[in-house]
Amino acid sequence: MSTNTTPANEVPIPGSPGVEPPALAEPTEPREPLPPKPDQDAPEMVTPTGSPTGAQKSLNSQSGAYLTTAQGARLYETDHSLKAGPRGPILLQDHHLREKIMHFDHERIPERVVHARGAGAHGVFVANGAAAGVTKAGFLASGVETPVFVRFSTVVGSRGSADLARDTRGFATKFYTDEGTFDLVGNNIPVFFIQDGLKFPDVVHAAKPHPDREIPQAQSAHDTFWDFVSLHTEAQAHTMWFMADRGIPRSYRTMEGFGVHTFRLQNAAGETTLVKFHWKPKQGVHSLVWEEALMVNGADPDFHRRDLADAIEAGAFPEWELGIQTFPDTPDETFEGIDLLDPTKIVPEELAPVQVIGTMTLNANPTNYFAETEQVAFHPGHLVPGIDVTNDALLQARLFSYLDTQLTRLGGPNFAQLPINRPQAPVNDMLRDGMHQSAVHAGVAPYRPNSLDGGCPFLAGEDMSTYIEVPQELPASAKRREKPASFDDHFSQVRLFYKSLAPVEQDHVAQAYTFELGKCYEENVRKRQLQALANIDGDLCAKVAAGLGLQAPAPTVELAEPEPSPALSQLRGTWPLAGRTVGIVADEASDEDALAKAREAIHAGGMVPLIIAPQGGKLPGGLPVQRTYLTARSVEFDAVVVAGSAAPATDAAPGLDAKAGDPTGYPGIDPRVSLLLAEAYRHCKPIGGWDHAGQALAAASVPEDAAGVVLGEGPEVLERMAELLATHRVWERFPAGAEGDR
Ligand code: HDD
Repeated sequence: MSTNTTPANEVPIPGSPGVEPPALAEPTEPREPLPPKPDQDAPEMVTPTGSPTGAQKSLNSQSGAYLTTAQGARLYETDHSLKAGPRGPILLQDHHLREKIMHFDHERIPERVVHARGAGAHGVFVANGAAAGVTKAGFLASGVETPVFVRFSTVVGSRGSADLARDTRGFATKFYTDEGTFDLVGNNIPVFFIQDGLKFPDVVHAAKPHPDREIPQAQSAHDTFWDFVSLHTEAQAHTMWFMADRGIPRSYRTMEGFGVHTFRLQNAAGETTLVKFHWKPKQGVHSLVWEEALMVNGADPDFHRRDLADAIEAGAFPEWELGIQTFPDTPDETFEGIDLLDPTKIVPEELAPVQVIGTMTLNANPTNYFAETEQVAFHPGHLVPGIDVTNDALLQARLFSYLDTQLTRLGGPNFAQLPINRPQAPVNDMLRDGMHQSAVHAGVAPYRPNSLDGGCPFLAGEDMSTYIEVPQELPASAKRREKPASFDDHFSQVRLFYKSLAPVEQDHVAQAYTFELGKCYEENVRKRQLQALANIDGDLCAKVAAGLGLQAPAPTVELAEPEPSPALSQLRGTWPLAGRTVGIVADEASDEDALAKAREAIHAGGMVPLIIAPQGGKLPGGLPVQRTYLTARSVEFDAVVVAGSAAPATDAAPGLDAKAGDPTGYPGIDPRVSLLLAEAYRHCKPIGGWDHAGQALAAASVPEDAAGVVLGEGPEVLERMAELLATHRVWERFPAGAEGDR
């Protein structure tokens, strides 16, 4: 019952004296919490001892209709502390206040020292059986379906940093197999900075913000990073990869993934094979251009995270093929002269083709970011029978590091019991007690041998077990801190990578180095990195040196001309359009029949149409406006189409926003529309339109006859735009070597 004392002609203001808050729009009878949305359902969970717990499948740990304390006692109030009178001091006996604040004070855990910012998704992996000849891993047998959880990440930035930093991306996959959990903890770049894990703290300290001011955040464009990589030239290969477009992906969905190291597989007959793992996105491998990346970080710092979640929620489930390159397991562990234990080297796909062994589909968003994406704990030592590590010194160091880091991050040794980390295979590990123990272990004999528990658990036969014992002759040698001579060449493969790129990609590389080194304060650092570039490619070095206003040095090494590997370029062929976004600029004068047809055509192509209009709400014919001129920015769209009116500067037809005016001489065109089109043009995106679209283009100084600009009578222009979009961008608009921001 309201005690409202406000005069009848005034709107009561909730919170004013005597005014009760209005009834909620959705008053609810006490009821159980809602179940998770169908697309957020988690994989079946098992207890640490292996029994299925149907109750935990939903990951919905809250139950009951009433608010309670953590101990389950019902509460009648949670907005006011228990006080000695309404204006009196808070009483120490308010255990609800104490508990609520105590829990809040401890809501954060330390962020990951690297890969702090990430986004995750659930999915399923289906093997095609092609790997069955080389591994006995059960989940790789034909037709076997395995639940997975994937976490994508940037490396350098903090948890709250922006998604489009120029950086390597993590691509970590947890396969919940029947034989134990297998983690493939990879990156979107197939080579690594360093050859030995002992250097990991060095490279990370160099890449992280400067210790005095803690800037810059989430980027490598600063002195300490370039100081390190120019001094420690084995880092040049990795650095070149993320100076290339791979460092600014269009989406997590359009990234390749790589296991980086060489792994050893073993089949049922005991034969071993060396392999490298590859993830190939069915969506294609696409990137943004640098100016877009900079803009995205301001306009939508959650761009990648949102894109992944939106696509999954919309049912556009991203898919990757898992593939392996296989190499004979020879004593020297090399292939075609390439040392397979050197993680700074690739084996070109032309020499060892990637054979597809299964497909992964990401089909459910996490229900709770913290419980799943934050608490998931990957470890390259999570291996299953049939898959083992090699002597790669980087991988061996990782085997120590990942368990160790979880102790700090997740607060104790029982992190495998967290729902997202629980194996879906039976676990009988004899590990006991410790912080955050959540299992109630039965039995009295967690040791072996025992007789009191009937000798249980039993040991598996060697053929069923996880480790692969390959009789290997280790060279008689004193203990030494050294690496093999085959690790010494730091430049040939970097040149191979650069020379395999398309000219426009090479342009991007030159611009990226020029930008990054341009942000370095120390001239010595810039000069030293130029020396490394001179050793990789003289033309590249000259371009960067010119941009920096420095002299290009002469090379200090002589490299053989590499055979390019076309597979390294991202600009190959055409790709599916699923999930690409098309912005449709419209206004109240647009022909809504044409507009509706355009939306349908875009939908039919598997793409996402987003209507952009001067104001929100609906257009006169009822079509929903999804973005306004204020909220839209070109970076959100893969292509832009001007649907109809586009504001002729005459009285006959209303303008897009006649009020706004435009300095270019097209007073009917809103400058924000001009900006949208100019940016889409600069970033090589397909642009189309009909009716008066030409005037909007002219206002944006977009030539009607430019490559990738399609004007027509109506929505049929979308057909041609879709063809253009299938190659991602209209690169020929600005041929390589042309000036401009791309
Ligand atoms: Fe690492 C996290 C990938 C070398 C130490 N790493 C981490 C993640 C990915 C990688 C994807 C994030 C996992 C997640 O989403 O939770 N790391 C790699 C790759 C490497 C590599 C592909 C080389 C081929 N890493 C590497 C070395 C060391 C580490 C050499 C230490 C010796 N990495 C860690 C870590 C992290 C980690 C500090 C931080 C959080 C975590 O492990 O769980 O332990």
